[in-house]
Amino acid sequence: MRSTLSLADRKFLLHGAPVKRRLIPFVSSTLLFCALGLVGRSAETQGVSKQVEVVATRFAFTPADITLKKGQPVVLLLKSPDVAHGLRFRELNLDVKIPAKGSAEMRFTPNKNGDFVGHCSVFCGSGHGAMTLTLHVVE
Ligand SMILES: [Cu+2]
Repeated sequence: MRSTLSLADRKFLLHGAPVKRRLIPFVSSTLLFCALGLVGRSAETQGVSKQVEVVATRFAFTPADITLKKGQPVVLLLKSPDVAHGLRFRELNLDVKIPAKGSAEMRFTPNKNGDFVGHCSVFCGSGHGAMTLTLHVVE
């Protein structure tokens, strides 16, 4: 009788303890996973943007090539140390004017892959037509 009880006790203990031990890491890792998921989602919905400074001068954008991630919001901080310029991406329906010796922002979220060539949209002199900025949007 005594031996049967202690066997049952041992069985209960052996069975009970590991379940608790297994459950705690499971619950905490699930909570951590959820927390990380929320952070990731809020970062995207609140628009934590990648910022890129672009200098527009006669007759070039510097940098002239920018690689962006599809779905990540971006802000192009446009500056002109000389005359007025503009930046237009016809395919993306974006057009921003940059005042002479001033700055402007272009905010958007690229939602398709590919290369998009932007042009200066304010006539700024003889090399105006060759003034381009290429966005490479990747997954
Ligand atoms: Cu121009």
